[in-house]
Amino acid sequence: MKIYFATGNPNKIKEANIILKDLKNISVEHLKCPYPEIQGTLEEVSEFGAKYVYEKIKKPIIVEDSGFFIGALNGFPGTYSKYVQETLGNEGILKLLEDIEGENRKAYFKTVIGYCDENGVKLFKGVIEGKVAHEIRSKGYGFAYDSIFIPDGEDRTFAEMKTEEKSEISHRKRAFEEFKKFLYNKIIK
Ligand code: ITT
Ligand code: NA
Repeated sequence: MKIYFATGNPNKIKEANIILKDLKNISVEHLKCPYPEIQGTLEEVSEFGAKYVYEKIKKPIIVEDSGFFIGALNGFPGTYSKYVQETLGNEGILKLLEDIEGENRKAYFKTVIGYCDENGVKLFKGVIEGKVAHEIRSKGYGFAYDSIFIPDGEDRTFAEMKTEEKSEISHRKRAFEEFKKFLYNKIIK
């Protein structure tokens, strides 16, 4: 079975390939099929995108919408993560959190995968909690907010971990694990 992953972000393809490498009988292929990103929650964006891409190609497809949510900023940048990364950037985010300490630096990443086939849309979610670092820290791994996010139980930022290590625990990993369970049941049935 082939599943097409519609995304314009090559980092997601790299991570998905690592996470899904043990999938038997299923191959995930990169698809370049832009879809409108409606204004709304990650769930709404993924559901709309999955239906839209499925209507275009009529084959099993996934899309994925993710965001970075900072507690002290009431969840900002959240669904504006892409725009904020391109404008404020990590420096700007650290500046906003200058006077914020300890527990108040809590943040999380969330991913919502939207899968669509002839039976309609299903959503799969993954979250990882952690905190915002006090400075940008990277060994050149990861992308976007990875260099300012320290997952709970770790001292390193995501950008200081090899992609394989990030992909053991990430929001994306957790969402894809849920998706895998669904796929296995589908195949067994
Ligand atoms: P699509 O084509 O798949 O939509 P995108 O880059 O627009 O790619 P999202 O809308 O899902 O992806 O994510 C919004 C932004 O959140 C993304 O551009 C990054 O800035 C950030 N982001 C998403 N996943 C991340 C991760 O694992 N680590 C760090 N930043 C991430
Ligand atoms: Na997106």
